Amino acid sequence: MAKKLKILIFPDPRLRKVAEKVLKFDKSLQSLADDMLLTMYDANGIGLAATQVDQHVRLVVMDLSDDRNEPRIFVNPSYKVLQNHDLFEFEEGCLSIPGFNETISRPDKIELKWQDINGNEHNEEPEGLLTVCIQHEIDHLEGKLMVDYVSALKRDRIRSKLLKDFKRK
Ligand code: GNR
Ligand code: NI
Repeated sequence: MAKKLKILIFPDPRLRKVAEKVLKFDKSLQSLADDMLLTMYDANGIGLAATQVDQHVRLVVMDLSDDRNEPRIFVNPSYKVLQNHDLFEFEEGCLSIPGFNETISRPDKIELKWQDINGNEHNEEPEGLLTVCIQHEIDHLEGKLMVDYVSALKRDRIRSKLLKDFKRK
């Protein structure tokens, strides 16, 4: 049975670790993906990177469907920005930075590569929300967070607020 995992909250230093490439496509990978999907659905998120549950491997889960019944798993995802891209602004949220939304600009045309849970390779030029969300998730695997795109002043305010909330609990 899948179990709910604890999501790390900024400024937890473990969110800064760089994740390792997945080499073994075994039962423990499937089991981590199942736990992450349950954790993501429980938190009402549209995506979750393994880094956020303190597992430092290159694994991302996502569900962009309205009915929340289209789970997707990306193993070792990577992307290249296409030459004819524009920047696209989108208001992003992050389960590791609860209560703060930020408008972030990202390239709107990428070529995405990943492996599925069995290790088979895929590539796609994604459309819409997937383009934004997969860049957000791959940032997590690199130890990068949404707050790294805002001013240091704003980042420090968010850090203080979340540290205070955390101490209150
Ligand atoms: O649930 C989430 N919503 C979201 C909205 C806009 C852009 C990215 C995201 S991902 C986020 C879940 C999360 O923190 N994933 O790392
Ligand atoms: Ni996030």
